[in-house]
Amino acid sequence: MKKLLVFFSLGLLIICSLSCSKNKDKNEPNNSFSNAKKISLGKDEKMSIYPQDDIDFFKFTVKTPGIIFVEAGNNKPGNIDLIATVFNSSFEMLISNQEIPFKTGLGKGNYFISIFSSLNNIEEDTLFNIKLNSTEVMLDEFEPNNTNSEAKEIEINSEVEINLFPIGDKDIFKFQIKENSVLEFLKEFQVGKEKVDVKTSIFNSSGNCVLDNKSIPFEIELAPGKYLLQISLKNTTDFYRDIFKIKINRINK
Ligand SMILES: [Ca+2]
Ligand SMILES: [Ca+2]
Ligand SMILES: [Ca+2]
Repeated sequence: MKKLLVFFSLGLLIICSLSCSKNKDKNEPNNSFSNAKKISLGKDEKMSIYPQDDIDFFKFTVKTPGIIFVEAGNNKPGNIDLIATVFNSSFEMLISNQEIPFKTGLGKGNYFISIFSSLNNIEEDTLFNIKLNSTEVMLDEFEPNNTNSEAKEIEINSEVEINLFPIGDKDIFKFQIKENSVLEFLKEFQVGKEKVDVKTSIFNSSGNCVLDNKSIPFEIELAPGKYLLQISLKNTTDFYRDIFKIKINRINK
């Protein structure tokens, strides 16, 4: 009888260890781009970091440009510290190793996010919630103007209203001057909005850089000709969703 009991308990143990070792994470295997699981913005998804070096890949679609909030549920164990990297559809890293929660600004398109834990001493397969929420952002009226061929024409002694959104946004303009000119570039924000550090480059019609990554405000003397003006944020992983004004004045006496 004793023997039978021992066998019975052993059997139970084996059954339990077999079923307990099964990964509860329904999205597994999702440890690479090729088996990334599709998730929808605004919907809770379940995941677990198991075994310890597990990394989970998801793919998602942004239909309208927006701020994407990446957050975990309250059911996330405290000994898991989630780190995420966001990639575009060409597998290029847009933001790397961000601690969750975080937010980023993304344009319309398909993306991947990979998630792992930097802290992890759990031996169990604990499921918790993960969610990507989005808030729509209006792009400025000059978009798309991200390449030289998309550059939009502007006048000297005028103002342009832009935002620098989504992350990595470049705003490219073309302008022409008929005589030697000293131009001043100024920027102006809506009252109460935070300051933002933009960098500005100017290229002449031969493609030579005549101004390299200067902060606004600045003054520059230019010969007659056609120019390309490129405006972006200093940090390529930042975005600025609010519209602000860039003024370009000719200040020759
Ligand atoms: Ca997992
Ligand atoms: Ca823009
Ligand atoms: Ca742009």
